[in-house]
Amino acid sequence: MPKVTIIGAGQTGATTAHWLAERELADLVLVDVVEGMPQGKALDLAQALPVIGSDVSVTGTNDYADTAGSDIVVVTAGLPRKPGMSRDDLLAANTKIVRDAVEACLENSPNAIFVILTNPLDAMSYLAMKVGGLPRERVVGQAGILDSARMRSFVAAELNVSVQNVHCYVLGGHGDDMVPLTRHSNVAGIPLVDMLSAERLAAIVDRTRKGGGEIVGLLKTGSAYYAPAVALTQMVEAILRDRHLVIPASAYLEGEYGLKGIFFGVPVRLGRTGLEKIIEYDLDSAEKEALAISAGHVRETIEAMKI
Ligand code: TXD
Repeated sequence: MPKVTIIGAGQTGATTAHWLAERELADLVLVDVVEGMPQGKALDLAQALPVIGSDVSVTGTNDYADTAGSDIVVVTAGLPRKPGMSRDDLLAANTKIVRDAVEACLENSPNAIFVILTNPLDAMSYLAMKVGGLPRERVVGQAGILDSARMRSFVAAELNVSVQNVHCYVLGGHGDDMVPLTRHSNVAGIPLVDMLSAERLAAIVDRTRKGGGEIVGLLKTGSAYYAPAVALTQMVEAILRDRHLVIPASAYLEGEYGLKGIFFGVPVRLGRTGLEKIIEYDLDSAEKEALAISAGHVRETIEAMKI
């Protein structure tokens, strides 16, 4: 059985463990700084598995030694947003947490592939790659599946069609200037722009961009976790099962889309070695301009870390 470690056993970490355990993909280790909490959640989850018939082991721990030999490390440790905060407001606090976690994981699992969730997402993915001295193939950040799924859910509700028929692609940084690609999005093959009025489409794009903040505002404490966790699960599954799955995710760019030296949301192909390929879409000038604005913002956040 492959081994997956999840750093941070809070809302997203524990929910990811739940989805992963249900799919019987790997033995799981949940790590947190809070004593007893990861152990308690792991025990509870392990006791759910006889009911659903899943034979994976689930371990909760405060000790990185238990993570040894992990194939994949998922990093969810860190503070979430409070109402009114931007993701960038989390930079200072989460930089130290993610740095420490990546170093400790690599000491125990030198060959692990890292899937990052902690915000600000693109900066934390960059940090993980630099701190770990890792090749770009081994670090991907989760944002695009979630942002695209938000858009898909809004479109499906608006048009009264199955979510399975709706394909949306949201690229760019994981901030409010993310770039929903309406021209590439479609419903059962019909371009979205032919299905919705410009006004309705603009409203959906706007709600997608602010989708994380909408949930933070409603919850009052904490941020979204079901959809982020299932997005992480899809990435972990794509890697472990060597699916060669194309999804939007944050990857380190070396000239693709005319950008270099930043993590940024682009279509990637994931397989057993991690990032296999970055897919380049043909973009028009408005799309390129929107991506450039978002990239400028991500670059500023990365530079603010001073690493
Ligand atoms: O799409 C995305 N990228 C995101 C990102 C979607 C959802 C959440 N996103 C970000 O993930 C969010 O803004 C936060 O930065 C992280 C974690 O969010 P979550 O909702 O899981 O936060 P919780 O419930 O507060 O859990 C965080 C846990 C908590 O149990 C802390 O005790 C733990 O992290 N923590 C640590 N664990 C291990 N090691 C250290 N140092 C540590 N510090 C805190």
